[in-house]
Amino acid sequence: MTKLLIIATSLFLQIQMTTNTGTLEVSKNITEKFWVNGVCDMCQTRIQKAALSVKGVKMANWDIESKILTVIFNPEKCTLNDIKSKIAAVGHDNDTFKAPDDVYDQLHFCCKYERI
Ligand SMILES: [Cu+2]
Repeated sequence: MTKLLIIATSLFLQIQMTTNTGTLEVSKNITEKFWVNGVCDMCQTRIQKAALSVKGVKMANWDIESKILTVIFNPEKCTLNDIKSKIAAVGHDNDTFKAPDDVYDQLHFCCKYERI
């Protein structure tokens, strides 16, 4: 019984410590991957910048080869669709939203990915 109490107390202390250092905040974040159309490193910068501009997004990494964007975000602050629509708004079609034609037309010539 005493042993159990010690375990429970140390567990409680550990949780307290995590809260104080802010690590508990990190555990709220989730990782998602989705397809975003694009071609070059300019696209990569634009896509990642758009994703990171959404409140709650902690990390964004778009892979040129696979065209897969990996995002880490806090689902209490934004939704996956918030991120996807923001990326479409800067000119990049993705698996859920299409970029407006006029925004796509304004993209740098090397960024004119093939639209599906
Ligand atoms: Cu580009």
